[in-house]
Amino acid sequence: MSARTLNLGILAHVDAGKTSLTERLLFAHGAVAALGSVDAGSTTTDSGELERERGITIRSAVASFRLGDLQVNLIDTPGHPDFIAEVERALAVLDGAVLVLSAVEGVQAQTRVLLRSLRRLRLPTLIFVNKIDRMGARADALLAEIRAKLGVDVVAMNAVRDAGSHAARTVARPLARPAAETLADHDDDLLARLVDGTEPSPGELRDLLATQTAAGLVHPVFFGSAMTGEGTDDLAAGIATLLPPPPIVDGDASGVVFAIERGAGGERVAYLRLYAGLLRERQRVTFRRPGPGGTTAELKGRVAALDVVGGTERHLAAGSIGRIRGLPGIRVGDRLGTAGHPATAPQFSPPSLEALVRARHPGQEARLHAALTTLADEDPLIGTRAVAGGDTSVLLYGAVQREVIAARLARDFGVEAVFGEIRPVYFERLAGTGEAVVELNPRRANDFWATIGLRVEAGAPGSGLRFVRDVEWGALPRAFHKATEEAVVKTLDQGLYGWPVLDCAVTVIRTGYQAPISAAADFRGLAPIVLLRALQAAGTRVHEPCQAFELELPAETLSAVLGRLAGLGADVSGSAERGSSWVISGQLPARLVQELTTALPGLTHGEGALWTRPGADRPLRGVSPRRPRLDGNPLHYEEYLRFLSSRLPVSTA
Ligand SMILES: Nc1nc2c(ncn2[C@@H]2O[C@H](COP(=O)(O)OP(=O)(O)OP(=O)(O)O)[C@@H](O)[C@H]2O)c(=O)[nH]1
Ligand SMILES: [Mg+2]
Repeated sequence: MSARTLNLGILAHVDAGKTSLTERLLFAHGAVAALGSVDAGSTTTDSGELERERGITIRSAVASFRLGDLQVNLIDTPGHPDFIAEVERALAVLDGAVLVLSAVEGVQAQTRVLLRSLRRLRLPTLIFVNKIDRMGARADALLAEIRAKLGVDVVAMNAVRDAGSHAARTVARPLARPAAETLADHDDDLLARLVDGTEPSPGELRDLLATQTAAGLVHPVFFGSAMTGEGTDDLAAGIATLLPPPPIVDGDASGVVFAIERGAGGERVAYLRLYAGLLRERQRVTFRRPGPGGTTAELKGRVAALDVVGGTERHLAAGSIGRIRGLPGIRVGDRLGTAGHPATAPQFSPPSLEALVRARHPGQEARLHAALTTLADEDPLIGTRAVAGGDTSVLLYGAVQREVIAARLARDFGVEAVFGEIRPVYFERLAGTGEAVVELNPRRANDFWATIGLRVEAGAPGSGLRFVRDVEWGALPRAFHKATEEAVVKTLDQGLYGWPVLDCAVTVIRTGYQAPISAAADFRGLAPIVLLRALQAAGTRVHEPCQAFELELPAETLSAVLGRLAGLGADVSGSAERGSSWVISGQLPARLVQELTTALPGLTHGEGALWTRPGADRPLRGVSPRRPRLDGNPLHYEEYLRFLSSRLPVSTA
């Protein structure tokens, strides 16, 4: 009988000590023989060369240790905002989390954002206040700050002596009256007993604490130091007793791929979290991948090899994480089965920046292109696009990610890449509803042997591309209908201004063909013309991606900061006083975030804290920029026909 497994995420703002804490737990519980350190580049989870060199985590990594008969899979996540997508992916496979704070820096804006996501997903979360040994570390004062700034109920599990010095120690803090009062906020029976004066025993309080922690109502707080190891045993005890392992669900194998690693031979190794059932080596599997327009792509294959994280079995049980090999096309986000998948709406927005990339050395273009395609294929969050003039553009979250991609290209693929300036990616949204019809004309032999009529209308933000099935649709042979759909998906990548069109509902309002002359190619060729004409009838507007921000600043700097935000064109949607500081929230064009980050220390005497995450887009003010088209422009009939014929495959007959 194998042990029960708990998949535990370690989350925090950058540099809080997540990787150091992970390493400390692994060492203390015998999973590694020597204690690695971030500063020496020798930790288990920062295993990438780049991570070791820079001392930051770039990709989430899994490592496991045992607490009695519980196996804990720790998922160490990056704290840098350019890699937020890694955190959000990890969220899908967690049973619980440890949110790390620094005893010196305290609650950061990012801490709040992370805890909010964890609570939204109802993940039981412990809080670890790290770095009690560092100068300036606070202990009990921080408890009040946590309550006030995070707005949650917490129960302190230990106390600190000599905080802020290397001699800082933690001592047990028995669950007593203050803890009971916190728990009574969510428990009427307990409240009645406290009023009566029948104090619950420490054992009873512990059980109530476990129940409320599991329900996400309270967050136990542990103080400690990943550096000296103080307090980490208390945390381990909390992990073992306060966080419930996932239930074992029988049935068909069901799970999700949340990370891809390259094996020694460059092959893909997928990390799969199983929610239900059992997966064995050699088993045939079908993974599903959601695509645009509600479509689903399937990947069928056989698991050639499987190893269980932290185990020796040759099969993967529900609740566990395994590395699987033998599926060359597999990607992050691919899903196996349906049972037990947590119902999470996609947490991450696509990257809102892009940069052109080309090979430094002539002759390496093809190699660069292949390398980028491989990277993008392993990681659906790296998007690439061919642009006019043979360059490729890469979608990005930020400048650090750009450097990381450049370094990976050099190391893993031997290509030196030169990136251009980072610029925003714009989108188009429909301004109204539009229709267009092009009828098959048997007298014009050069034209397409197809009739297509399309109606386009704007969908709700986030709804994506949606095909509305109409009567006409059913009358069309399947191959023609498929060719039309595929062409529509592709064409929407370049709207009237050349930018991707978001959230569009497309209805086929007319179809026609002539047997036996009509072919799928006629529909594929005609659909872009009809679609763009329909877009023209509807009109589109160029939108720009924004970042939602939260900004915390000293009260006396409020007016200066608000003035700068107005100058940057930010939409401020909220402001709240919190003690002696203010928290402002709103939206800011993604292209201006860097400017704000740079200006902030000067505006706030170095005390401002900014946290941003991808937000909604908004109409671009001023002149709408155009992006060069790559499709021969279906709105210019002759030019488009020339483009199509130039792309026809050369006959080898
Ligand atoms: N004094 C002291 N330093 C610590 C402690 N924990 C971590 N550090 C130091 O803080 C720095 C950051 O530690 P990491 O463990 O890399 O932090 P992280 O949260 O994993 O960082 P990212 O993954 O890049 O977000 C390193 O220099 C550590 O040595 C601690 O308890 N005390
Ligand atoms: Mg780290």
